[in-house]
Amino acid sequence: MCFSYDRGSTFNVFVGKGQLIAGMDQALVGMCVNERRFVKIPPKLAYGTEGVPGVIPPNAVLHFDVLLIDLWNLEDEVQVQTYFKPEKCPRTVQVSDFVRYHYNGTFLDGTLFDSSHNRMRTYDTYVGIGWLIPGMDQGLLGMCVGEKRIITIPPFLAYGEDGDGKEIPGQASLVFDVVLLDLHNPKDGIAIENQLVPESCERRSQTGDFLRYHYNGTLLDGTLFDSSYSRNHTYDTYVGKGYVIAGMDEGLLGVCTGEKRRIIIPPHLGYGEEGRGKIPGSAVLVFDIHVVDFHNPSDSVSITVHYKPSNCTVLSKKGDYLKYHYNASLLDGTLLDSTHSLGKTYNIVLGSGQVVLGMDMGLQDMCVGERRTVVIPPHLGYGEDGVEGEVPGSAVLVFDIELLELVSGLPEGYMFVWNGEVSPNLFEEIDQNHDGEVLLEEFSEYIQTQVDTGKGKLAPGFDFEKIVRNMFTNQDRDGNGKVTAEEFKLKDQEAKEEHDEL
Ligand SMILES: [Ca+2]
Ligand SMILES: [Ca+2]
Repeated sequence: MCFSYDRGSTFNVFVGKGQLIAGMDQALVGMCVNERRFVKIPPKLAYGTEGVPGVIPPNAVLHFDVLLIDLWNLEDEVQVQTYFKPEKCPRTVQVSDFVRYHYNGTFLDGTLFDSSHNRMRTYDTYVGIGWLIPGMDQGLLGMCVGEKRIITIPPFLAYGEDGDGKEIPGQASLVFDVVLLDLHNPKDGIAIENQLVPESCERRSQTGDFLRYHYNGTLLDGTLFDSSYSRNHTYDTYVGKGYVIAGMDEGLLGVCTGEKRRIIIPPHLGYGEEGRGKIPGSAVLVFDIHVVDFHNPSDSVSITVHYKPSNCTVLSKKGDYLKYHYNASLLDGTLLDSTHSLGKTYNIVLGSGQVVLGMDMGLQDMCVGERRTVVIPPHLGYGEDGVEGEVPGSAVLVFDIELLELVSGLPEGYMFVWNGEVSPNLFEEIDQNHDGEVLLEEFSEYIQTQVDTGKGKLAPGFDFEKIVRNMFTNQDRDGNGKVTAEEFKLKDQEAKEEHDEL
């Protein structure tokens, strides 16, 4: 007797083609894979009265224990059975697409011969151009990301008579249980979807702009790999300068502040065949972004006047003392700060660095009663660092301003000016006890009197003590805390060139 088990391989044969004894040809008809039949074949349907010399005696009745392992027909084609299809299927596999998929490969009898799941790594390949066995090249066509299929491949569309020389024997039908994870074509550019553009969009991002945005990054199968929201911090970058992956550099162009869009990036414009971190090689990336703000490093402040009083002749200038109300917010509308909530105005000397540079610029040439909006880029605001807990780094600021009061400042460089003629005996007047020396107290008292009687005027908006001390220190050339007539005289001569003294 001859057991196929003894040979360690299956017996592979076409049924009904005369390759078998007649009895076996009949017995195998109608069998299923994994079915086992005990077959008894009389001699007239086997080897007859002669038998096979040395192996089968004449008139022998033959008994076979048959287990059907595999079954196919030359007219078979690849069979595809989809058992899960996602609701959304914007695109299906075409010839020359590149795909990433997981699979279990079994024989018809259910024996597993290979599994990408076990290797914990997707199978990544081009489809339809001969990188795969023909049956797989066919079986993957038309599939969507997320779809699950059973692809059954007859041996002549798989590894044929010889098998693959390893796990797969000759003439084996193969069954692949496939789930498609990723799909793109090397000719793909980025795609932009789900755009939500705010109604008012005066400006769109260009190369060189600096953008702050939030994003969720997922793979095509929905796996989240990164999110700026989870870090509670926007992603901040220049656009179009190669600071981000090529697809992102492109996808961030032409956006408005407040815009939302989905940017789909093929791997050659993303992290390529290598991938990075949680991103597998050759992965398509899906970024859902929300633009918080953007600016250009060359931006100055932008001023929009909403109301100008009809009488608008006195315009604010450097050195003026201003009282104003403001609401400060971010471009996305987040309120940062408001004088209205404090119930009092904000007061500054314009151009003296008491506010950020952009604000000093934005408050120029304004008249009392005027209302304007000043947009300040971060380099004229709080810069890359922002203000801890209040202003995000690199944020564009929006100030809605109303000027309530303006006290004209002194000419630039002056801290005190006389309203009338200067007394010829100035030093003697200041030196009240006539000991030939002026102390700070004497000096301070004298200035205060001049201001009170309207004979002189101090720069508005500054601390009186501070101004007086500055003026006094200026006069006290040797720094001994006393000003002599000689020191005073020297200073008086120099004052023709400089300004910040009496
Ligand atoms: Ca004195
Ligand atoms: Ca002195």
